[in-house]
Amino acid sequence: MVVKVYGPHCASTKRVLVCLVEKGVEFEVVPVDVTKGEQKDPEYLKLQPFGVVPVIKDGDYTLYESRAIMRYYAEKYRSQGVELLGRTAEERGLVEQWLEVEAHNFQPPAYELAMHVLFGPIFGITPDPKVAEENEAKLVKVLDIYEDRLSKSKYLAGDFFSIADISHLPFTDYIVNKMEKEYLIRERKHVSGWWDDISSRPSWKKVIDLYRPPI
Ligand SMILES: N[C@@H](CCC(=O)N[C@@H](CS)C(=O)NCC(=O)O)C(=O)O
Repeated sequence: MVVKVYGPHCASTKRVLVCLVEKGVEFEVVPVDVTKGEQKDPEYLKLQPFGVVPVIKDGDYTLYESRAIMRYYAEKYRSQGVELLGRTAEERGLVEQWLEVEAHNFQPPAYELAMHVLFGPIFGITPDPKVAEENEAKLVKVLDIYEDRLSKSKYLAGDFFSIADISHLPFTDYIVNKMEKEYLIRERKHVSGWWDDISSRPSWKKVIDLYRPPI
């Protein structure tokens, strides 16, 4: 059964797609155009009642929340493809810790920055330079903590690539390649090296080549 992934062009969906590629899981994509509000269509809301992408369908099984989907496939196909959860309970603990950091410390300011620099008009938000500035300042503090962490280990959870690293790809790509804020990454030697490493993986290159963001 081929996994169906809805909304491939969006940032959160790209986490899921990279995870599937790294695990060697076959998938097909179902377009959901968020610029036209298709994520709020009644049929789509039956799959994802909060009206956001992604959601996956795997036979009769439906799952939403991009990080939950990554955890699910990394666990389900543990013995296939790249190990993405660590090999010990301690490694797994650190993967979970950095996934939580991504979701609660990195993503919120990165998302607000993207909304006020890039995507506001698409989602009906008037870009506010003050909000952008405040969120950039928050992101700077977060990235300083990352710099310290990445001076001690190659990847966030340790010396192994994991779903915690994957989770950072879409929004760091916006920061580096779409928002003209590459300096946030390049001013930090270890963050910069980590970004070069994770963004040069074939899985990420494949996903961004195939599914470009709305703008
Ligand atoms: N926590 C959700 C967030 C999903 C999310 O924010 N998706 C965005 C695209 S990256 C979306 O669908 N936005 C459209 C909207 O908010 O109406 C997840 O990780 O799956």
